[in-house]
Amino acid sequence: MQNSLAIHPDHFRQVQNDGFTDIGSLLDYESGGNTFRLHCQNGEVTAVFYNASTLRVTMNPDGEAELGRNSHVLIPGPEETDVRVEDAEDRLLLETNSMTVVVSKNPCRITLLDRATGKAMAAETERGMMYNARGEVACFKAMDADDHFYGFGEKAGFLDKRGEKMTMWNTDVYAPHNQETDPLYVSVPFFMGLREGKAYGIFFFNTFRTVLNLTGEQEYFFWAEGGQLDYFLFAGPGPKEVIGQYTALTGRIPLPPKWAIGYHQSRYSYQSEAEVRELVASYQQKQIPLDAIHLDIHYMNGYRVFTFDKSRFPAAGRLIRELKEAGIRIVPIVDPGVKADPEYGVFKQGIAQGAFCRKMDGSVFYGQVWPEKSAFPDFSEKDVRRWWGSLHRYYTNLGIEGIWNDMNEPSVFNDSKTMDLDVVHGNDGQPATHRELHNLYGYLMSKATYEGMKEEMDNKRPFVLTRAGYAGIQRYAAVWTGDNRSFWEHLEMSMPMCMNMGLSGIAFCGADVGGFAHDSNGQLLVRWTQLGALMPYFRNHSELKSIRQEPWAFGPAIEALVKRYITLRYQWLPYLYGLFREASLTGIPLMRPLLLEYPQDVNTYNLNDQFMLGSQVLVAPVTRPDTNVRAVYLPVGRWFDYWTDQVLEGGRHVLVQAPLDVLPIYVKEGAILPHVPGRLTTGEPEEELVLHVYLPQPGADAAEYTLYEDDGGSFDYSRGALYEQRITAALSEPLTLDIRAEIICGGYAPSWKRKTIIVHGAPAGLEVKVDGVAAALREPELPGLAGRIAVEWE
Ligand code: MIG
Repeated sequence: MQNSLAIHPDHFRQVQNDGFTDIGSLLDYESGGNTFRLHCQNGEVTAVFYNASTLRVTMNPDGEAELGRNSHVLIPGPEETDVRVEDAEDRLLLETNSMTVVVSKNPCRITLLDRATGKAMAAETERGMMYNARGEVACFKAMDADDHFYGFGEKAGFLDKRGEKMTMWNTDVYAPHNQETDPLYVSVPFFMGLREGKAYGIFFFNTFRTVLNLTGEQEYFFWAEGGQLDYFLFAGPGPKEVIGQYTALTGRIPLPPKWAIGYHQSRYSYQSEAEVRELVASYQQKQIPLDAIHLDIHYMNGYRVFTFDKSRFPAAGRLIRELKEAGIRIVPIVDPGVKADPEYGVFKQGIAQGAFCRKMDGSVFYGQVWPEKSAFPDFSEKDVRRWWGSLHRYYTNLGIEGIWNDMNEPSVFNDSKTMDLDVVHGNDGQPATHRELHNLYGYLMSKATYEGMKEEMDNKRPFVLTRAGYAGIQRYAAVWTGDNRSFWEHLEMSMPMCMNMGLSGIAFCGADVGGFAHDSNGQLLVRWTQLGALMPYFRNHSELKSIRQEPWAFGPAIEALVKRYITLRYQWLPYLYGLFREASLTGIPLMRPLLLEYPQDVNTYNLNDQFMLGSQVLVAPVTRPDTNVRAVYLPVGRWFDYWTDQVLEGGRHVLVQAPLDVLPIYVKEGAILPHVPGRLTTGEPEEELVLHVYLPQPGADAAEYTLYEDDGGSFDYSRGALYEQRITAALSEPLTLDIRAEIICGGYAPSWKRKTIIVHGAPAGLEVKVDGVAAALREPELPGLAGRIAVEWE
């Protein structure tokens, strides 16, 4: 906590003129294929088209661009790309099939043109690219009155970051997490600009401390403390295209094992085998679904990673095996700090192999963390990553399939909160200081972990959860937002945070449900569970000193509601799984800010407290105590209330009733939504598939959905063992609903024994035909609602 001394007048020194040098005029250029070397007055700019919609721009004061540095972050290299060049007096025009870039010559400035309107996007004007004698680099771009900005990875505050200044420097922040708390654990220097429905993207590919400053009125800039000015420009033209382009470069989430998208229970810490068994017994006795239990730092022997404490967990292997037979996985925490104990195998091996981070003078860097004096693996080296990965055999031999990486900013208990900046990482032959690689440390640790687990798991999909990361972390791990608190404000903030993470490639993310620090309460837990049930990652976690917040911690009435919504997640699993599949293929996140689906609608540009789950479902959680109503913005179209089937006309705000047992959910007319009955774990076979069809208007486009299923745990799907079925539904005549189902891939046989279609919004006398044959009516098992009919589906 600070007092007024913090704003003592002496603290406000004059901001110095940093003496930046502008890149200057373009003198001449050389080109070869997709690469343009622009020789400028004060340095060189290299422009490389990676493909028709992605341009990499690199500025160097002296000499050529270094394009290979830390290139493991990027998946593809540049492709052959046709570029048409028009060399005019005052400018160069570079044009591909989907991107037009103007390079003004005097001074050298780079601007993207919107192809439809010819308007400048991401334009450089008076200021452009520059550097100073301290090694800092910066790039300025014009900001229009209508520009809005999204992405930036894991940031507190609201969705639209216009007006904000954000730093990228992975930091362990226990408290506070509020609007001005910056930076946090993850650094993704990527964002998209949106103007009147048109979008472009910029990925500032610099791993040093960077700042993205959008506080200006007419321009914004990105700045780095060192390294090259190096950025990718993505052409859009819409926000979904930008995400596609960015994730084509930095990767997409792997399809998670189904158990990882079930419900997880955690606490800092479940401290013994007996406690874990008791926890599981409660879940089973209360019939509350559960797929994973996390073991926080107390499971270890003196905080030594890759060990279990023998007195508290005398038979860890048996525990893990037995739980797995019941469909429940154990996910242990693994921190990077290795206890400096000369009798501890991991430390001895690390020393013997020279695997730990070293200072300039060659001495091992030691820092204080949980195990006290600790050494930190140098994950920038392939050999070290392999070694660390192989250590996970310890866990996989016990039957563990998921790992939780924490403290990997890395967090160190000292003044700088991290490793000394003069640590020199090996970096696979490109030595780099910690100042350069700090932001990559967590990413590299999770890469080592994921790859090691995969290696050891014999065709099973690993799950890794991480706190820290950099652009591309989505390829290896899900991300949770770290140490939030049991505050309503934090429930609310988790929405824009995760939506912006999703726009930044991190489709698999979540926040601690119920809140980590501070004491939760029943109402908060219910509302947070409602939200968590439809967020990509769903884990209840709380800290050592806080009161308990398992589902039953606040009495039977609260327990029943928490259980209802955990169960809801299991009912929605096929829909969620289909969205995970989509995200793994396209990068488009499951949890979407409305602007992603309605980029022309200005009402969506800073809509923070509701989101789309896929393109057809709108979720509007309650984020305040003792609140039974809320305003919901429904974009244009007609929307079904998920619970009552009441149809609401969109294009407006509506005030909806939302007592504690109701999470407001709206399904768009013409949507198809697959459900299965609730089960206690995702591993229990799905006996029945229920396809909810929300009647489209007569003459409207057919409802369309692709059902996806596979074995839920192996990589066989990547070799064709998957089931994909395209379903359409259209009103061919006013009273005939024509449903057609076409199997696109039958490489896997789903477990559904019975299939039902429920039509919502059915007028009296509606006939349902499935593949041209009249379907038999089935008594709905749910209490009948007007306009809801169920039919059999063979
Ligand atoms: O700084 O392992 O964010 O989830 O429970 C404390 C103990 C270290 C921080 C994580 C939190 C975890 C806790 N860890």
